[in-house]
Amino acid sequence: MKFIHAADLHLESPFEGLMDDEIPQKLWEKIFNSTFLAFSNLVQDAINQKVDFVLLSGDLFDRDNQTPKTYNFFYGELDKLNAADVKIFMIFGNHDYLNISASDLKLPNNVYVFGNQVETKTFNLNDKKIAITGFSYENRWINDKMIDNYPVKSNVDFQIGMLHGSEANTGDNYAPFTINDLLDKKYDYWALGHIHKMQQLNANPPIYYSGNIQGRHKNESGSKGYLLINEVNGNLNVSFNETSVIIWDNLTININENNTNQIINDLMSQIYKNKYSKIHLLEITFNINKNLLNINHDELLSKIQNTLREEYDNLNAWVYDIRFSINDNEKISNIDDDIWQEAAESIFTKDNIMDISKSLSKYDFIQNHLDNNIQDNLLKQAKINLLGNKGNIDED
Ligand SMILES: [Mn+2]
Repeated sequence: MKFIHAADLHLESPFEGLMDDEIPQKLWEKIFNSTFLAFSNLVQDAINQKVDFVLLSGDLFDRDNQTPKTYNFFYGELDKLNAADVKIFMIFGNHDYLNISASDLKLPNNVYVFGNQVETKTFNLNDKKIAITGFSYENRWINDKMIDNYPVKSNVDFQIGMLHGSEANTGDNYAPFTINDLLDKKYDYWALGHIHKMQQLNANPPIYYSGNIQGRHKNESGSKGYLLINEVNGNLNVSFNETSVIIWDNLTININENNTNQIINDLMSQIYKNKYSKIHLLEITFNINKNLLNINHDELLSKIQNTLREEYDNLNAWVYDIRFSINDNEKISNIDDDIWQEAAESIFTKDNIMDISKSLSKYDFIQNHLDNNIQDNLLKQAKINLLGNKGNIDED
């Protein structure tokens, strides 16, 4: 038995954060198409690898409503799997929660969509009886411990649980569960969705988040893909396979002089040396010393982008942001630690940040950004700007 576990395709992710005047239109189109291409890669692999079935554990779409083009793309890919006799089992998650019945979707007959109540689908594969248990989201948030409705392994040879959700200790409202809840069901594999970073929660039986198939912003950096599960003589071999066509990455450059052209040259030669085979969207950290602090962030970024505009296609790289970090052996001022601490605690509060960003937070992508360590980052950046190396004392 061989199958694929994937999740969080987030087809038609808008990449709004990148949609500004600076990025070349052709590059932006490639980025916009990346979630689709990543899924096509998965489908092609499924066919080449002759897998028996594919599990899609929720958040197949980025929103609850898709353009017809996106539906057509998705149906077309499922048709390819149908033609290759590959079954598909899918659940919907918190992003694409099902508010139309599965029968309204024009799905080929190799596809099984789980409803809003936990249910188990059984079928025979070769001489074995397989059971797959799961459910689709009905709303954006599910507080209930849906895991309590999953039955204990029935009289089958191999049972899989599909669940889009997060561990109870995260405090999120996404069908919370504990690892023990999952283990208590005695299943042979758990195909989880929702967390976009691939991770193993348990080795035996395997409990995995596959992560998403294409990173969509800087907090989804590195390779993304799916898990291929190969069962040979009762042993499960789980391997990660990349599908992402665009990689979000960081690059650190040391700079020693206040010469913008030199800085750009150093950066370009580093990018050239890295010989990226896939498009890399880079945030550059420039390590500088205090004497160079007058380098203007926006000006340097804009010069870098102008240089890359002609070269990004050859170099497979685009710089979407830069940041400065002060070398450890430099020192700028002697603000008293206690005064700093007192001020920082009263200024960098979540409430203050939310208050200032109130009118912006109605946009999902900004809200996501604000949720992702912005408080820590602002504090760090202010420390570096005000205290120089003292600001780095607490860091690892
Ligand atoms: Mn997701």
